Amino acid sequence: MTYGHYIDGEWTDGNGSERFESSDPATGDTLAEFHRGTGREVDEAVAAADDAFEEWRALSYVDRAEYLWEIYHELRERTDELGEIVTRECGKEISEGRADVVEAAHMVEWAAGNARHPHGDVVPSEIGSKDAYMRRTPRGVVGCITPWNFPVAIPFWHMAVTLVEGNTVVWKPAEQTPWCGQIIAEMVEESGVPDGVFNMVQGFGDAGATIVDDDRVNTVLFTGSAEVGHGISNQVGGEPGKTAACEMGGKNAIVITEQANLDIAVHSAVMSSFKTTGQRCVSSERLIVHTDVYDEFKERFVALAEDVTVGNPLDESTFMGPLVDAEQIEKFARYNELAREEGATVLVDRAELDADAVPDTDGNWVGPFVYEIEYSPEHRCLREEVFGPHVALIEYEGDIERALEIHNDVPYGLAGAIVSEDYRQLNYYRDRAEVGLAYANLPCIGAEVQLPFGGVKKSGTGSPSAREVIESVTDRTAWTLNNSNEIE
Ligand code: TXE
Repeated sequence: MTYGHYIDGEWTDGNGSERFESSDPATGDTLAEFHRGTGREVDEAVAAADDAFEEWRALSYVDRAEYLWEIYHELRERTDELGEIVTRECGKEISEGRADVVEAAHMVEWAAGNARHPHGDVVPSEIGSKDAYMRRTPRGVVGCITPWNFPVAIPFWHMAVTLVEGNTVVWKPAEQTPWCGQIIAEMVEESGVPDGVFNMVQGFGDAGATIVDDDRVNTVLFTGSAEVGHGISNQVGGEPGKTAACEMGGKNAIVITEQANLDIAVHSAVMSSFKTTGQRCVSSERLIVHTDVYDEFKERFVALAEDVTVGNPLDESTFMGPLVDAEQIEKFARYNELAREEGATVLVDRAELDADAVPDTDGNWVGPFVYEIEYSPEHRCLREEVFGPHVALIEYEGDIERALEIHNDVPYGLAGAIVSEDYRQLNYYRDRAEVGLAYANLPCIGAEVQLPFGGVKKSGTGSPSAREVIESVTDRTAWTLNNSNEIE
């Protein structure tokens, strides 16, 4: 069986000429085969979304939300089953696979629940007989382009609010996780959403680029690499009336000061650097540690990095699953080599695991790679995102100001954390950390949909995810109404 695209309420093979496979990163086994979408399928999907827009926007918020509640219940009832599919297709540990589905449910719940919440602001007018308020209107056809690392949560982060606000959607799942795409599309179909309101085209970057290029797509939501995201932002920025919101990873750090509780510091660093095999948007690749606690922290962190279990991600006791694909393996190896060239002292090198340390399969197995390196703004290994269990320890002397200089000296600004029991240091970090998501005395990990999710600097433009996606998919109108017969 070869799965197809979901366009205008129908399943279709499209032109059917090219196919691609989804494979299990832990075994190398083929999971399913899919038709590869091209410009033609994108064109049909956008046409369907465009046609469906007027009727969909005319429904009340509450009516639109009813479809989302159906999806919410499915996500909740099928969390275990879907979590297993996530794990089999992108390789993350099973607890993380389930968490991906739960995160999606949270977003859908937030979006559908908002349909009965106050929308916009009523504000005092300068004139007594006037009402003044802010009203939102949907932008139209929204193109959603998503990555593989949260193959259920991120699509719903993009689409749930977008749909409730009255937009229609053309979605392209990541080519590494089309099976998750198939399941989500089936779930939306089963919710009864009217034909054309939601459309899914399977495929690669060329299909994504066609969505971005289409004049009928008013808004693009993108989560993925900086390279592609900046290309989309630049392109869309030149087209009047069209907008793009892009979230693009980071080079996240944890600052561990001389006032840190080291139990918290070690736990936070291990969770943040190695869970999901370092492939979370908020994973930490830099640990900036004060000289007074450096040796003890290093010893404890290295011992755990030597010890984390790498293996079958479906096994509840596995700490780290495989990397998603050969491209990520190649990138991980390339940056490990670069760190060596830039003067790193390697502390843990489990990058290539012995055959007896991992299951006897054709999986994308790697282990932690940990090194210490003297800070230099020239080191690319300290500035560029690897997206794997690649971690630099950087020792600093002096005050929190120094730690923040190093912390902020990267082109990205997605997430960061501090471990300290000193309120002055916490306050300093809170005020100066150049990040969109910050954590104190917690692992640099996780997100809550009722908060914004996105970065500053090279990590993002606009909000494609979580609470603030509403700003990306609606236009605001400032209304003033005259409630008297007086001519103003
Ligand atoms: O991303 P891509 P990839 C980072 C991470 C990772 C790197 C590459 O560093 O190693 O990106 O990952 C679609 N026009 N992040 O290759 O290529 C593509 O088909 C329109 C961080 O997965 O950006 C997929 O659906 N769309 C990130 C999506 O974009 C295009 C999470 C992402 O693919 C396109 C994932 C184009 N020209 C990766 N080219 C995070 N935010 O944390 C590709 N796509």
